[in-house]
Amino acid sequence: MSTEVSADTTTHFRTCPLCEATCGLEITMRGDEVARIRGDRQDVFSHGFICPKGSTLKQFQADPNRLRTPLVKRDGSHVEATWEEAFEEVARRLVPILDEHGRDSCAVYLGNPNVHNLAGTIYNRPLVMALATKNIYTAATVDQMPKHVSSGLMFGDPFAIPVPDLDRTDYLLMLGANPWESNGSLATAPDFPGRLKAIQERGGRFVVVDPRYTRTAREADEHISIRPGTDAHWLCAIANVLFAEGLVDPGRLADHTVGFDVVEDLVAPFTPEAVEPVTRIDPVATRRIARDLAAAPTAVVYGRIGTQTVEFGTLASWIVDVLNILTGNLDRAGGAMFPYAAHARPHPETGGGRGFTIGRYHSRVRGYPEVRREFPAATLPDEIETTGDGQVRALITVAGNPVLSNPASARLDAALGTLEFMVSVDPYLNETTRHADVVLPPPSPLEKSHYDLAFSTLAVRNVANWSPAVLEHDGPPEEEILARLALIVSGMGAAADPAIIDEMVIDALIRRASSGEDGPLAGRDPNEIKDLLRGGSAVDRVVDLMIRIGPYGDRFGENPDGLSLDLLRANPHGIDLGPLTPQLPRALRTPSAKIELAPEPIVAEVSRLVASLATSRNGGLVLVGRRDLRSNNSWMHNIEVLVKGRDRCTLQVHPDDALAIGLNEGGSAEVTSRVGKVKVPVEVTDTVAPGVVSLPHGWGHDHPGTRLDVASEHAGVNSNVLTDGERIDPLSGNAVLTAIPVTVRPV
Ligand SMILES: Nc1nc2c(c(=O)[nH]1)N[C@H]1C(S)=C(S)[C@@H](COP(=O)(O)OP(=O)(O)OC[C@H]3O[C@@H](n4cnc5c(=O)[nH]c(N)nc54)[C@H](O)[C@@H]3O)O[C@H]1N2
Ligand SMILES: Nc1nc2c(c(=O)[nH]1)N[C@H]1C(S)=C(S)[C@@H](COP(=O)(O)OP(=O)(O)OC[C@H]3O[C@@H](n4cnc5c(=O)[nH]c(N)nc54)[C@H](O)[C@@H]3O)O[C@H]1N2
Ligand code: SF4
Ligand SMILES: [Mo]
Repeated sequence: MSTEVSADTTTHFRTCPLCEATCGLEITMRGDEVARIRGDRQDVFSHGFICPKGSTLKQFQADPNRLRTPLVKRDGSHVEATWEEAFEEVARRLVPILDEHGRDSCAVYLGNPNVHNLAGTIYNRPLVMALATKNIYTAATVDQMPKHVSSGLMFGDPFAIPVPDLDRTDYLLMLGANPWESNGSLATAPDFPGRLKAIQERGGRFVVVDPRYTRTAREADEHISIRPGTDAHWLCAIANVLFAEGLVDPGRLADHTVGFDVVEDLVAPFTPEAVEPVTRIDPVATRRIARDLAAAPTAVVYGRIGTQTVEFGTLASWIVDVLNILTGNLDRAGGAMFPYAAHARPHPETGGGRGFTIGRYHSRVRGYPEVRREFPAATLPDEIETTGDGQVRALITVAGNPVLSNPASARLDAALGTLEFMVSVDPYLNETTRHADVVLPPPSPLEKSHYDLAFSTLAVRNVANWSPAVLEHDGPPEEEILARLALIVSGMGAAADPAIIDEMVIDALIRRASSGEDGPLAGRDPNEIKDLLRGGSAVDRVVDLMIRIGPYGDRFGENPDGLSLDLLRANPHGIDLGPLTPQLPRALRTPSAKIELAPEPIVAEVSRLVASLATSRNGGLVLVGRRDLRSNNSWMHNIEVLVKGRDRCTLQVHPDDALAIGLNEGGSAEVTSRVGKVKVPVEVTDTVAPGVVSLPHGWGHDHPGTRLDVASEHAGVNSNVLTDGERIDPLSGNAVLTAIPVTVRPV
């Protein structure tokens, strides 16, 4: 295809902010119109790969339903307002609630796109600090919180998350992930499918453990079907075999790890035979996988959302890393490795730190422990509904759609309707934001600069990539919206200057970098550093600062060839910093400066796992989710090219179950769980295991009061009406979103 080059055509390069793969996009603009978006073939990480969503930033930009001006609710309906009116409304309504009922009376919910967004990753913190509420909820507790907890307990740092070294491994055991549709998670790897195929091309293998025969499973060398919710049991059995057969060989890390004996005892009850009735996996297969894992020159176990959004999510996350350690594969090429991002705080020469604790305080209604200063998103309805001191009466949401994404969502939906005040920072009037008294729309992705602060710390290669804004934005940048909210809840009023927050953010970062002997700015003059910062906006300057004091940075002159924002700008396709390198023991932040293989909360939790082996099972139907390549959680269904065609919000049922229940392809089923009921079209398919039914999440766009013209035509049903808010993983507070007991009948 030839590129039309005319006087007003310009080409821009940026990182796609839609999912964790961080693909490079090539954007051709004709004036202010997006002419075309395709993969950036010169991107140092994605090499031209994109999925069908990447190019739809064009349609998102043009979506007439995408909000361009704030909305304020007047007499029950949303009307357009100026930015000043909108911020004044927030000040007028929210501040009296805080004054009268205290800080905890306002909750905050931060959704997934925040981590794909500089404003969210940098400015939610000052907002949350200014709010000074204990009621902090995020999408992390409907997602990956178990991984943060296991990393926190084992390595002392909840953000020290090892990722599979896909490009060098010989053997990948992958559980509860479907990167052919999701493009990967907690393992940033553009063209994840291509990287999996490359394992096979170089003579290696990958094995998929999933109750569904997914697209990823089809490409795998082996697919193992597992009873949902039982990965922790099965992986303990793998560890059991490694001990029993003398296959434990931790290699270099033996000297940096404590607790091998304890783990041996912990997994003793989990023989392959003992877990078979629970997992429904043949003990012969379990033994063989354990031996393959131990025998492979390099190997890695990787578990994702299907292993984490379960009752034993933290244990599953823990045992994944335990297996990587027992087989000598943690922190070595081809195993599970720790990324070292360009903006990371450089590791000190020796490891060790304060470690990680949970439960420094507890939630008011159910007494759940805080985890990373958050409470489980699943308990937000409790805190809104339950009267008394500390009741949540107001809510701020930023980039979240909990009415579709959180468990027991019908209850949450009703609870949001009772709030005294709600403000949402969001580009759509959707199922959640329709409850907001004020909706503040952020710029579109093409109207903001970008650097992936979150996903570069999870990438399978160390890469740095800067994306300048492609289009001018008419309105405040998202960080300014968040800064102004922070100022309002601090009592400084709707007219306070957001530059106050900019200064605070940068000063705090410089202070932190100057503290301690090994602080990267120790001994430097903060004012001199501030003057040296480059970048058009405060978020850009923050990125410049973090990169320049990071492991590869120019250190403001100390390392003249090092990275800076200017250097990234000069390299629009990114800078490749090479394959991952060993980081232990320097990355350890446990007080012992060792890997804690058997931290106390985990040991206690394993007794519950042992007890669950004996729990009788009725063998009834359980519900699992699924993702589709053209979907992105709940919020991209308003883009016609992504939703057209066959209905994708169907209940997948195995033919045996369909026969037994009396369901027909294309017919309709009523699915009932402890907390809710939905009616949904049936798809009979042997890609789901017998006893398992599957419904995707993020649908159910039939609520009144939204502005989603396309999505409401393809409404689907909300699977989270069925998920149970009272079931959580106790260590992480993560919601249980898979293995939901349900009954199904034809309608
Ligand atoms: N049953 C079930 N439920 C699940 C899951 C599951 O597998 N099964 N998965 C869970 C997971 S992994 C996640 S991450 C959560 C997601 O849960 P949420 O984050 O609550 O939901 P999203 O659907 O991602 O909604 C994102 C919101 O952000 C808005 N938005 C998009 N871009 C921007 C932006 O740049 N700025 C701002 N301010 N807003 C923006 C969108 O309009 C939308 O309202 O869902 C969880 N829910
Ligand atoms: N196209 C698309 N891409 C996305 C998203 C999206 O909504 N759509 N969302 C993004 C987000 S926020 C995230 S967090 C990631 C998630 O990325 P992934 O972790 O890859 O998530 P899924 O694609 O949902 O794959 C989870 C798999 O787990 C299986 N499963 C369910 N229960 C169990 C169980 O108990 N055990 C095992 N072993 N497997 C189980 C399901 O059948 C499913 O195939 O995807 C991201 N990318
Ligand atoms: S895979 Fe993810 S990052 Fe890449 S184009 Fe698709 S949505 Fe964007
Ligand atoms: Mo997620």
